[in-house]
Amino acid sequence: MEKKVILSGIQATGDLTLGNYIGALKNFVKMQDEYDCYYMIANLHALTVRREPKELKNNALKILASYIAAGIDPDKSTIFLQSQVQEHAELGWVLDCYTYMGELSRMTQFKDKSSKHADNINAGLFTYPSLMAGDILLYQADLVPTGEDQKQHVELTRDLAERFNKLYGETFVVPNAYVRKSSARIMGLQDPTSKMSKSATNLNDVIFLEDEPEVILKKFKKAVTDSENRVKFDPENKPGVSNLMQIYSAITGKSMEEIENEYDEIAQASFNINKKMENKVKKYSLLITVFGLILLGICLLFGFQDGFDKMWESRSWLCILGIIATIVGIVARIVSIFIKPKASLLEDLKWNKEELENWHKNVMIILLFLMKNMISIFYVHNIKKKTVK
Ligand code: ATP
Ligand code: LTN
Repeated sequence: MEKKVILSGIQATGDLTLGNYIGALKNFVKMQDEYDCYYMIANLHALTVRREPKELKNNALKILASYIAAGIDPDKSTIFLQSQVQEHAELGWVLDCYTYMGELSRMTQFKDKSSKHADNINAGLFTYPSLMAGDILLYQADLVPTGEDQKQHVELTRDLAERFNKLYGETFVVPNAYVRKSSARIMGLQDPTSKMSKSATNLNDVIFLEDEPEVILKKFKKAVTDSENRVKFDPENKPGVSNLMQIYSAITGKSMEEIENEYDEIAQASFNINKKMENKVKKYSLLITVFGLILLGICLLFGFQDGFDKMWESRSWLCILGIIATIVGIVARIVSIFIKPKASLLEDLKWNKEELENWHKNVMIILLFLMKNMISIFYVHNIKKKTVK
């Protein structure tokens, strides 16, 4: 039996993102054993936005490298540069003449891109979908694997193929979009209501495939979520968390339910550690206060016995230590009533939970806890003062 034909492509517009990988590239690789695959580097489509010729060439080579690095095997699939097959532009023009202005002006990508590049709303941006239809119909493709944003273009391609076939007899195979629901639309990390895109201006919004592991971790840590302390898949009310879950699910293959359960367990464990930390701060702040008070009591005894002047001369260090310990203990206790000590303190110290049992480390926890909160209170206070000014 003849293999079905697949055609898809990625625009040569910059470094590939995790969205491109999950939404497109990953599926390109999976499909190559079962189908006759044509994967294109869409450099003609990239011309709809102004580019330096050198940058365009470089981007095309980078996409080629990413195709191969991701696992597209040139022995199994055909990889090619769109502009090197002149029939793309030719069929694109023919299809331009069969596409209605009304159809093109309904395209979401046209509306998005023309609002982003208001100074360059060119005809190519408008007729972009007809050229894409040409790409697909030229190879008589049965399936077009893409992310959800391209589905509307593939639907227009179907309409054009049917229109042409009706007028001139069976000419083109009518293609279907292949959009995997679970990975169809990866959103930005800073703005989870819009698509992660390689031409984004906020670099923290996007994970690039070339980013170093530490950079990737940082970007994920900075990702916008919400104030609720719960991991739940609810794209409408929790777009940030749902997007992170979708990425996690696409990479690990876990279902949303599995992820929710996993994080419920982590939340429970972290709740337990937080509770433990809270009790430790309570216990040790009391111990430090009592220790300080004992020292001060000893100073008082010496004072009554030898006179306070003499006592201060010979034992001032004892009194100072007593005063400091008492103040630290009391302040730690008061602050911990308003700001709960969290397990993240242990991460700051790079300690694990077992090390929590060590008494001197508990004292360190109290000091760090105090310092952390004092510094943040100081900053907030300063910022408030500046804003009032
Ligand atoms: P640009 O920012 O230049 O428009 P892009 O990042 O949107 O680029 P495209 O070249 O338009 O990428 O898309 C290549 C493929 O990746 C398409 O199949 C597209 O549907 C898919 N894709 C792009 N972004 C995402 C995303 N955020 N989630 C899922 N799929 C995506
Ligand atoms: N428009 C697509 C890139 C593209 C394409 C294609 C995808 C150009 N021609 C043909 C599938 C089939 C995009 O990702 N923005």
